[in-house]
Amino acid sequence: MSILAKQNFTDVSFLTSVFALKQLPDPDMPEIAFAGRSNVGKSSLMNRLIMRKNLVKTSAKPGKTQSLNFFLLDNSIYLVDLPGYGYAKVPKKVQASWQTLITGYLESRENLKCVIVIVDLRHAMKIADLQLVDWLRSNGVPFILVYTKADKISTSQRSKNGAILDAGFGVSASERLLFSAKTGMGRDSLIQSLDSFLV
Ligand SMILES: Nc1nc2c(ncn2[C@@H]2O[C@H](COP(=O)(O)OP(=O)(O)OP(=O)(O)O)[C@@H](O)[C@H]2O)c(=O)[nH]1
Ligand SMILES: [Mg+2]
Repeated sequence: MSILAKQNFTDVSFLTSVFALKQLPDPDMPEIAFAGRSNVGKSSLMNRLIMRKNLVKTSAKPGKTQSLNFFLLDNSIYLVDLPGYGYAKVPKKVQASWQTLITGYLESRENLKCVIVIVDLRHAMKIADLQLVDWLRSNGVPFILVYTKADKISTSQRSKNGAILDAGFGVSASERLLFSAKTGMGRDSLIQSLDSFLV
């Protein structure tokens, strides 16, 4: 039986914000991290997943999430909102320190079961997206690719853009999900997919 599908999502709480690796909570439960470019919709996807309106802070302004933000789901799974990458207006120095923090976290976190890599279905893949996916592949970190904001374009545009992104990442359509934080499209598939990493 699946782990995530069994959760009732009634008990979700903010745990802590981590600015340095030494502040990480004990790796005593399975963990799922959410990564993607700044403003892509990471926090919104998390809120949709846990059925909360705004527990994970979202913003129309990019660069809102600046630390690793830990949430505890039903006292059994950690969810981690990662700072967005690739926002030009964030000073280079800050970007570099996020990068060190995120990379250090991804390569050392023993209870990390899966990284949800989120990209915007409306836009072409950016080099930073591919770098992240390649990095996860070569470091053997399991990940799920999610194309979000699907509600913002037509059905035909979805398949067109999806195919372009697939080619860029080198995946088939069955290896990624379409998602919308606004409508809830893709939530069930995401839960199912995540479950295969949590067992
Ligand atoms: N229509 C629509 N809007 C979305 C969707 N996902 C996110 N948004 C909007 O996109 C903006 C950014 O969303 P966030 O969830 O804050 O993005 P983020 O990736 O967490 O941003 P940072 O923390 O700054 O990196 C907000 O205005 C959201 O309302 C979606 O699926 N559909
Ligand atoms: Mg965010």
